[in-house]
Amino acid sequence: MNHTTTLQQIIEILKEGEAFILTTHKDPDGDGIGSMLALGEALRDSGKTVQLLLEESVPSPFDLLEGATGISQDLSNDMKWSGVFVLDCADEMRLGGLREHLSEIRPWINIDHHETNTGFGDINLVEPKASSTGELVYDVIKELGLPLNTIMAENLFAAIQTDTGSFRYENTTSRALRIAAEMVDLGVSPWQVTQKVMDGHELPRLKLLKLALETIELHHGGKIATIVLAKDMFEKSGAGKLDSERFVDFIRFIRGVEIAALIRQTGDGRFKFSLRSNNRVNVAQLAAVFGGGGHERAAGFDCEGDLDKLKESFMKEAVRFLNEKC
Ligand SMILES: [Mn+2]
Repeated sequence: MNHTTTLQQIIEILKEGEAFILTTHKDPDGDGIGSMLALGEALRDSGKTVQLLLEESVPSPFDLLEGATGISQDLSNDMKWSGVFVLDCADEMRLGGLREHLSEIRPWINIDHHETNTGFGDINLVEPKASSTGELVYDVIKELGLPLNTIMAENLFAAIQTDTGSFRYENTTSRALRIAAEMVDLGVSPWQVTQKVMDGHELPRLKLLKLALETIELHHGGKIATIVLAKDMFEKSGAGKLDSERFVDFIRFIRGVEIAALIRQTGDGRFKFSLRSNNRVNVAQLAAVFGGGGHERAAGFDCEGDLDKLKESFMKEAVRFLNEKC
């Protein structure tokens, strides 16, 4: 189904329904939270009852976004819900416990830009060419014919900014920049949003970075770089799991590197690989070999086992991808 027809279907559902739940993937990022807040505000503006729902509390620094205090962890049961908007979520497993919890409420409207999106929704507005889910939420709000207020504008800007690495990554299209510029015309200060969502870090993050940088390894003639974050590093530094956001960029931008992998220990013998590539390798496909997914230049997967063995099998596949593409 094409983009415009799907958008019209969404508008129909919004016209008919009275009350909607909005959510995003677990360990949410700026795009997920920003999209929720912007769309939530728009639906409220058009007279709907809205519940912004997450399994856990809003992670820092996104709790600083306009409207973030309106996100809750409890689903109101006395409401007759007309649908669920699942935002920026490549597959339903990434909803964690909410997947079960929301399964009875239909339809599910899946709005996302991950190339590996499974199309799990009853309606799927999935556009891998979009810089961010925020860009698609912008389309929905425009299709609704609603004027954007400052809360919507700030959150859409933050969604696009965070997913494009502050307008630097390959997904920084002229359209993403134009929408961002429109938000600035509406009163958004890029500097203020940057201070909130990009630079709003606390000291433990830098302590964790210091430990992480000591683990840098280069492989395959400097084309693959890795960094390992063991569990005890989080304890030592006092950092939380989200404090390692974008650490992978430090190794990605070493000259000559094509694939960067940040390996974070998530439990005993459990690890999450976050992958980035610079020019050639499709890391969404590389991650898919290990049961994960994502975007062409940013993807990831979870795995279990002995770290050295996991690294070895990852390296084997990564080299295979490099040899095919480079
Ligand atoms: Mn996104």
